[in-house]
Amino acid sequence: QVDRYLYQLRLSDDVLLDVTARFQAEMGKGLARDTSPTAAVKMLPSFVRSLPDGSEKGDFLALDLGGSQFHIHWVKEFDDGKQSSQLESKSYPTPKEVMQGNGAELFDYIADCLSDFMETKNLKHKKLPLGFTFSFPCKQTKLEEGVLLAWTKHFRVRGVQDTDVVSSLHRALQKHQDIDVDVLALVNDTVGTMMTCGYDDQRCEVGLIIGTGTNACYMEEMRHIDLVEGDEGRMCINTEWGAFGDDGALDDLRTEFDRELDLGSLNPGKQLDPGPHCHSRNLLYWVKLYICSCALLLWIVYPMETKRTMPQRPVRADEGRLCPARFAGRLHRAVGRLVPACEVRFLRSRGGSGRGAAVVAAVARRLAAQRRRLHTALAALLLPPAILWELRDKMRAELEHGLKRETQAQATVKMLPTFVRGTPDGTEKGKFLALDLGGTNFRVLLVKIKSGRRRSVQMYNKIFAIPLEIMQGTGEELFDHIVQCLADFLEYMGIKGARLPLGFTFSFPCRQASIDKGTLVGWTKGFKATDCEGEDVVDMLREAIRRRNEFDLDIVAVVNDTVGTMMTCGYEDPNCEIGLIAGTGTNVCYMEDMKNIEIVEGNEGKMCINTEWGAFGDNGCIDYIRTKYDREVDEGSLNPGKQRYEKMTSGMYLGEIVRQILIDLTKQGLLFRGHISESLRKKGIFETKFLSQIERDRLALPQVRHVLRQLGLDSTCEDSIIVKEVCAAVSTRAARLCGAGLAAVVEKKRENQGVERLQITVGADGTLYKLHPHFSRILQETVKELAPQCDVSFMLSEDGSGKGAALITAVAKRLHNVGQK
Ligand code: 0WK
Ligand code: 0WK
Ligand code: BGC
Repeated sequence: QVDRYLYQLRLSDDVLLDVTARFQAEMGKGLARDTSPTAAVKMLPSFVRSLPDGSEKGDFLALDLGGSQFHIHWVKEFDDGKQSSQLESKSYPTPKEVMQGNGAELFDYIADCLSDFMETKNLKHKKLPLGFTFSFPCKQTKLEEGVLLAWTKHFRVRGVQDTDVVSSLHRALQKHQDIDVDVLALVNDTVGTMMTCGYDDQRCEVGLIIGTGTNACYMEEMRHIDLVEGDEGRMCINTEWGAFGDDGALDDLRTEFDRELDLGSLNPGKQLDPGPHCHSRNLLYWVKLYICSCALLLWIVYPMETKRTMPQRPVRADEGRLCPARFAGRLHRAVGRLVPACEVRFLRSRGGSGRGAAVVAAVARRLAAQRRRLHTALAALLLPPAILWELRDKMRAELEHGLKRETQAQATVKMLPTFVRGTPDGTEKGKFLALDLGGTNFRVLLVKIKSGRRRSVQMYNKIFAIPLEIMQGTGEELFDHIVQCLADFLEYMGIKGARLPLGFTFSFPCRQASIDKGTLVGWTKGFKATDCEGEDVVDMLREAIRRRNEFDLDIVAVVNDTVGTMMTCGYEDPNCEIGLIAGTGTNVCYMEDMKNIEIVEGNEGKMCINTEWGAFGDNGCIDYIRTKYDREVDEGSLNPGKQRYEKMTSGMYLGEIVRQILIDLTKQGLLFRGHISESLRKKGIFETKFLSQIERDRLALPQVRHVLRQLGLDSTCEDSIIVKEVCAAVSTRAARLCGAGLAAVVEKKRENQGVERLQITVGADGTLYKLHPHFSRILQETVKELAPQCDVSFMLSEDGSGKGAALITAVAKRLHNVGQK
């Protein structure tokens, strides 16, 4: 007979697993924007984003309301690296008339108790931060605020539901002139409990309460929490699982006793976990707790998309005060059976959730201080619109200086004539060789150009490495290496005998007297080969070919990579009269009216000008925006004082700027626990490609940490959030600076043409422009902002500047053949 009654309360593991799946579905509903309003399990964001890292310190007060007792704590946290804290507590009764009276009375009562506590502990003279554990479902939009959704357990206080309980507490506290506390955090008891245990065990990421009521919380990835802005990091979710089944999801398991009990409760149909306070504990209550705990653990350990790979992942949980030992044992065994791949350790919280609330307040204070200092550090990298307009105009002035005969010599932005007078007109044809030196890769290309109706360009290329010792060896070694690669390529293509015309993309500042002459003004980027500066690089190439004495070539043109890029895109879009490189280095070229180029004879037509804007600011005109980090990077570079604009905007340097900032923040104790690792000291370790990886949208923090680990940087979640912010600040500044420069160029073009609105295309290339997730978009937005009368389209150069060099060679050949040259 008795068995018949109890039988319906026994649930097999299959049923438990089924309910686990139901619960997981509920959790998914609670987290998703469109289903959360109707979800039974509310999954409330707590705005607790990080666990204690042991640097928390100071005196805190904590109120703990909602369990069987109302506690007030004085928590002293010691930054002694041992995560130790001292707790002084006092419990206060919660009379029925208070629990079922009106809101003002409840909060006045709390304030009176706090006043009594501070009196007893002689704390009234102190301004203290306070953490408030309020163990009821609250909707939060920030840590120090919480709107009560509904009362549960014994509480039925009027006039509090749908109001912010922190403001109510503030109002009550203000009635006590001699109390000065700062409510920094409102937390649910599960959150307080997780933080209390998190103080002792940093892997505690779940908080479990089984007491008067029951509930659990856990650390969830931000990208799974639709209700809160941002994808970075994690946040603790207060599941409020007490309401599981309120939508009937458990009706098939509820017994007549459950229904009976619910009908007799203060909130029939709600919180279908009867809990001890109404009637004697019943088995369904306990069984349900097993299920939810298992479901929650499954959810945490196996996010939907990774269920396939079953990593071993320890989870820590605190069970709350009232859980009888036998029950705990059953719970642990059930969890063990239902999620065998999880190694779950249950930790009983020492000192209840009060300490946790103080820890949350301490972490909140630490994070707030960290934010403030981080913003101060990054503020120097922000470029407000007014500064950008100014920079645009400064760049414009420098462009003019470079074009004018009387100022050209001193000009920092050299505005080098390229003797490229026109963009391709489709009549180009033939086979051409091209060399592409100066970017990330050195390429040798064979380009076949067809004209007329079947006009097309076919390309064969090979990438060769330029070892550092060659980049920084002698000029002879460098050009011999180039010719060696050329020989390998000609061999490989079987065209060694053919004396093909060659176009040489040489991505460094060269002063040209004609299309096939280029004197190197100065090395940039990672190159520093000796006996080259001031030399004609075409001659050096010819000499190297002569030295090798294996084949002969007709070097027809030497071009800058910006010019090659403009030509490559101009072949598709005749409106393309600007070439932009945002790669290892940065630069731009554009078609200028001959009448404005005072150092070249003639006023007819146009010529492409290689601006070499990388040197913008070498005269100090942008020093007011250079930060100490920029100066560090410049001093550590191959050419200190030179290419200042390039060192703030291009791929060769952005990673180094980030590294300098990370070192500074670590010195300030804001990162990596203040420890500057060997890796972080290593120059060049933070390559710009890592910025692009780290800044990718929706990249989960574990992946950011993975990137940092590859760099030998052991980071916390917070560290990786900060690193990501630093990367974003550095790359955004770079993109906006480039945008300001480009706006100056397109504005000049518009004025050149004397038109109200200019339509123009920019051909763009470079790994930073191509691979960084945000650089090109921010650059384009900045140009739009700073050149409102120009409709600028951007065209990505698919084939690099090698094709452009071949096209220029074809044009030069054509002009030569018709004797115009
Ligand atoms: C002790 C915690 C408190 C929580 C209580 C729950 O400090 O925040 O509300 O456990 O257990 P109960 O007192 O309801 O049995
Ligand atoms: C690809 C071009 C090459 C240029 C390079 C710049 O073909 O001429 O130098 O882009 O980008 P980087 O490789 O420096 O990122
Ligand atoms: C060079 C330019 C080149 C740019 C992009 C700069 O360092 O001075 O000539 O166009 O890098 O590669």
